[in-house]
Amino acid sequence: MTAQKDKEKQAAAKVAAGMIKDGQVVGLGTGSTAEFVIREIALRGLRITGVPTSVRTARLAVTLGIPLADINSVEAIDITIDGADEFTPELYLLKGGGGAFLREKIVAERTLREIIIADSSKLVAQLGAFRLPIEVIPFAQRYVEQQLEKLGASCLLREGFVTDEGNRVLDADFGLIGDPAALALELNNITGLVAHGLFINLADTVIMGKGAEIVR
Ligand code: ABF
Repeated sequence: MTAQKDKEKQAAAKVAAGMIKDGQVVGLGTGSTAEFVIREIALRGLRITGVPTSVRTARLAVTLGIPLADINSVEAIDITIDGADEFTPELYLLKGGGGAFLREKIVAERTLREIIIADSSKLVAQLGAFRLPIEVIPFAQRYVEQQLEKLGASCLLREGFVTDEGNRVLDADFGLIGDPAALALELNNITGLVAHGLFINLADTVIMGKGAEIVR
C-alpha cells in the first residue's frame, strides 16, 4: 500500500511542480507528500525563492540548494504546494499530522494560489476520522482541553512533541465533523488556542494521486 501511495504522491508532485514558474516566491509545505514536490523543484532546477512552512522543510530545502526567504521579508507568496491529512470534495482540509499547521496556515493565508497534493486515501466525504490537531500555548493546555471537551471532543496530548513555535499539540477527536466551517469559528474564539487543523476556503486546487486528477 505504501508503494502505491508513494506513486500517487509522486504523480501529484510532478503535476504541481509544473505549475511553478521561475522567479516565483513559493510556499514549501511539510510532510512526506510535500517532500516529493520540494525534491522535484530541485530536480528541475526551478529558480524560485522558497518560504518554508517548518524547520524540517527549511532543512530539506537548504540541503537541496533551494534559496529561502523569511516570510516577513516577502510581500506575497505566488504559489504554495502542501499536503493534507484529509480533504473533502468542497476542498475543506484537515491538516496538522506533521505538527506544522500554524505556519502552514499563515503561509496559506498569504498565498495567492494554494495547491494541495495528496494520495487518494486522503479524500473523504466528511472530515474527522483523523483526529483534529490543535496547537495550544503550554499555559493554556488544561483550559483549552476543557473548552474542547465542552464542544464534545476527547483530547490526547501529542507526547514529546513541541511545535516550531514552542507550543504543544492536542489531537482532538470530534468524531465526523458535520460542519467544519462552524467548528472552525468556535475554535477560533478559544483563548490560548493558537491554531487548529481545519483549513476552510484556503485551498484553491487539490491534485490527487492516481491519475493526478485535479479535484478543482
Ligand atoms: C502537512 O502534510 C500537514 O499539514 C499534514 O498533516 C501532512 C500530511 O502528511 P503526509 O503528506 O506525509 O501524508 O501539510
